[in-house]
Amino acid sequence: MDSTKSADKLAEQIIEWGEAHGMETCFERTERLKPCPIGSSGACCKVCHMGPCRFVGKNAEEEARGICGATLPTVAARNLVRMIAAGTAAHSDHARDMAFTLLAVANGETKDFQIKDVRKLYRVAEILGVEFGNGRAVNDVARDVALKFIEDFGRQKGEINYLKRAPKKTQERWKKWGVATRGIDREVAEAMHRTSIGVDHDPDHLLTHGLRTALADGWGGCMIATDITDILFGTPRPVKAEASFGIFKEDEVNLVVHGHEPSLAEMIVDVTSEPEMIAYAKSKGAKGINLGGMCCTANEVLMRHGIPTAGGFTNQELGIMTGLVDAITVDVQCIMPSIAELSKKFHTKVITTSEKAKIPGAMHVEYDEHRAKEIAREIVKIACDNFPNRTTGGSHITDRFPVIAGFSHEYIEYMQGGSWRGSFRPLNDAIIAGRIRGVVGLAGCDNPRVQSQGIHRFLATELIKNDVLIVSTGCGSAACGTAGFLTPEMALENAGPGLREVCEAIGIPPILHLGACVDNSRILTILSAMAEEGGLSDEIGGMPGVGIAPEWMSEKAIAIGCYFAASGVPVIFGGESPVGASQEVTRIMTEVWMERFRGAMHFEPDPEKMLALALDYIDKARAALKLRKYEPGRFGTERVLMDMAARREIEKAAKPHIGIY
Ligand code: MSK
Repeated sequence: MDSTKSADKLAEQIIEWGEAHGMETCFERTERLKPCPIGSSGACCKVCHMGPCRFVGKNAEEEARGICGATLPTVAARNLVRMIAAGTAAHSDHARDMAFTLLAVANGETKDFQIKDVRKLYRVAEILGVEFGNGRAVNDVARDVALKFIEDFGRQKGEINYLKRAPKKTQERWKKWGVATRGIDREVAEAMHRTSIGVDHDPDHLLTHGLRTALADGWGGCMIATDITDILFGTPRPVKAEASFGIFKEDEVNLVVHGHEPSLAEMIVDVTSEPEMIAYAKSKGAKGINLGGMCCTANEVLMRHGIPTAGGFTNQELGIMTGLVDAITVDVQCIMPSIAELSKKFHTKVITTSEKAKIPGAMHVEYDEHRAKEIAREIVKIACDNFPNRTTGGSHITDRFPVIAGFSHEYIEYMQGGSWRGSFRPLNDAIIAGRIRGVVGLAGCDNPRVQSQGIHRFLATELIKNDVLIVSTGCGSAACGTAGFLTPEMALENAGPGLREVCEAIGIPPILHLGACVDNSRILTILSAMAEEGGLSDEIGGMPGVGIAPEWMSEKAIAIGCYFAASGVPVIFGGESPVGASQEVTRIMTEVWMERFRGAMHFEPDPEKMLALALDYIDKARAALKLRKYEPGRFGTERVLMDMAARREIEKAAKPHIGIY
């Protein structure tokens, strides 16, 4: 990896332009602000006002005590659990809003939204035990589905609905170890209670509740958000789009949607093609309206409409520095407040839209689902009105990269056999045969603490070279998209021969863009379907699959990593460990979690070691499943010899498939 700040050459170009013009960005602030070594390794406690207490020194693990007597492992565990709670709260609050939007649509309170995917609604209704079909009105089904989801937030006892989507064996592990989530809000509130001064002091006990909370995120908040978004706006299918800063047009009004929530962005997509809006833009001297995205709101509209993306988290300030952004709407999560200040150096209007999030110096146009299109038009007009104020300043970019996105789990199933015979059988068979060595979920943020996007790109290239199929989400997808990696050509040029053969046969890229960060839930659904299909592991744990978040920075990423670990997936995070100060907490998260859940959470700053660890996990899982040993460059259908008992086990597990799409 070279010494540039971003692996995205175009981003680097803008960073250099910014430095030459005295602009401050996260890259420059990263150089100035070194992380506190005590806090960053989990050795600082500030849950009460007797401290903050620092747990430092040679024997800190055994000897250091806070004023209350708390030990380093207690404090490191507490800090991690608070991160999980915050991440879970973020995804789940987004999901709650989606559930109330679905309810409002079902009750006919919002004229601008309709249920676009009735088939998905019925699929979800079936899982939730809601009656559908037989002449039942779609809105009645949608109302019951919304109410079932809303119950999951306030549920006090029992289990959230979607835990039953996991393979039976995975569910049994959750019950055995007491992590089956009761209710989303309950687990978050309890996490905050347990980690406050003088409550839970046992690191293992604390971390167990952390996993219970994380499962509320994965099988609750994230999965609910994904499913409702599909129901309301359509389940994604592959679309062609473009990525990079070159998506901004010199002669059109450039409006960017940034953040995480899809509802207002969907309305903006709709109204930008209205003749009156286009005429309005023309009346201001522009040739038309060009909509683009940033971060995960970008992923939502990219997946469903092919709206181009200017990239992920670290690209947001740089987008403004092109000088071409007339307005940028921001809703919630991963929005740098610095963009309001930076926008003053250009003509860009920064518009906050969520009742939950304001930024000093930004305009506020509050989203209200009852007047969604009206508000979307108001925002488009603000962008149009600002077009004549554009100056010639800024670092203009023209290069763009093609992107194929839109791989929902339903589409992945469909592409392996069509509407009636779609299944995960071909994927399982390709893994069994050794054409595909394993699957990696490459996800999470990009981060200026390292060469931004560099580790994503390194791992993406190396993994596919090693015949590993990648599913990606969030800013991991953006990093691959702005590199031009999300195309079938990437398979032809860079994938190992086995993976290339599979990609060519189906016509897919070797990196499948699954959506926004909440859409990591699609990976849980895929893993469950693979377990149900048979021939590999009969639970999520034990699959030749690994999760990697090489440049994570958000608390949401920690919640995601922990729900994958609790579900049975070994997870590797980049950077220094936020619990690195405590060997005991590190041991629990790797060894103890592996024993109980067949998942673990590692922190490894070295990209080469991340790669080696991921491949090692995959190869060990293949060996445990008695699959043929992976050999680079050699693929085929030969299997290791199995005895009759092993074959009978596999046949028993291979249940007949019931297709969705
Ligand atoms: S936006 S959480 S920087 S992936 Fe979902 Fe990207 Fe990480 Fe935010």
